[in-house]
Amino acid sequence: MPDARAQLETAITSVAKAVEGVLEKYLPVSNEAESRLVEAMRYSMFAGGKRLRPFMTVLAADLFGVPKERSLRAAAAVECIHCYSLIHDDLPTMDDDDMRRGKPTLHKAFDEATAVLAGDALQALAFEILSDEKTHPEAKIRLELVRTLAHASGMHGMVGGQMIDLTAEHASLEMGEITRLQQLKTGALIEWSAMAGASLGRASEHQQHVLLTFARDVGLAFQMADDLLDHEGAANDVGKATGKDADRGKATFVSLMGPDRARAQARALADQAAHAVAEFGEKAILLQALAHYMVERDH
Ligand code: GRG
Repeated sequence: MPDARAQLETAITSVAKAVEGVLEKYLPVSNEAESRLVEAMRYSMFAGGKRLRPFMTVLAADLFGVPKERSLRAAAAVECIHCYSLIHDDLPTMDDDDMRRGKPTLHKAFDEATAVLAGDALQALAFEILSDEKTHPEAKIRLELVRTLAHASGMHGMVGGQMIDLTAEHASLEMGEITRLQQLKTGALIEWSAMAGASLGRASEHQQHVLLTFARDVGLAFQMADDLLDHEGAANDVGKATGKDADRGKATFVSLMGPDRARAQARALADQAAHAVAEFGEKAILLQALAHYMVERDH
């Protein structure tokens, strides 16, 4: 019998393939005048990301018996936003990275203008997917998904966090400030990933609260793990440049706590997250495994 981690990885791969199936339909290879843009979007979208946010959406929706054809669409939408954020984050005007997911970044493989446009178009695609009746027959639920994803990715979410991050380089941020920055930059999209499942499944207020608690802890733990990978990982294994935070004098969880405490804290947060969803019983086993996987990952 395969061990728990192998089972989890099989489940992640299976959801990733299904999400890619949804995205394939929206990004067909064509000979139209704008085909270079679609090619660029495909280059980034099908570059082999871990698809952890989509997986979380599907698992959260599964708690409430949401049909897969609906949850996979919400999952595809959050991956579009994530992918756009990585493309823009890699640009010379931001992080200036040459490698992502083990391949040249989009602006290196194509050019900067195409990378900006591909990111823009992926962002728009997320909302096109969500607002389609196939995502949910009720307009009210679709609107809730659109509104909350716009909020999570916008000025008081991911983009707001990125702004704070850019302005905070070489500033000595304290733990509370780093925590807020990361809750916006990385955490908001992870929270949405779980809460989309709750919206699709018409979760009760209590169930929403439980999932939000889970996602908040996982989001922070995930960022701590990312800081540890940047601190300790070899670029070849991680698929992108490492050691960049220290080179830039950036305050991170690892620079403030040291690697040992950061690792212990990440694990404690993952345990706490797993405990929060324990009330869903056996249905939450994969979500609990995901919380631990997100901190123990090696890339
Ligand atoms: C530029 C609009 C804009 C936003 C940028 C999320 C973000 C904000 C930048 C990404 C930079 C970064 C490395 C953040 C740390 C956490 C993170 C998002 C890691 C990458 O996510 P994974 O590990 O990536 O899920 P894969 O490649 O597996 O999809």
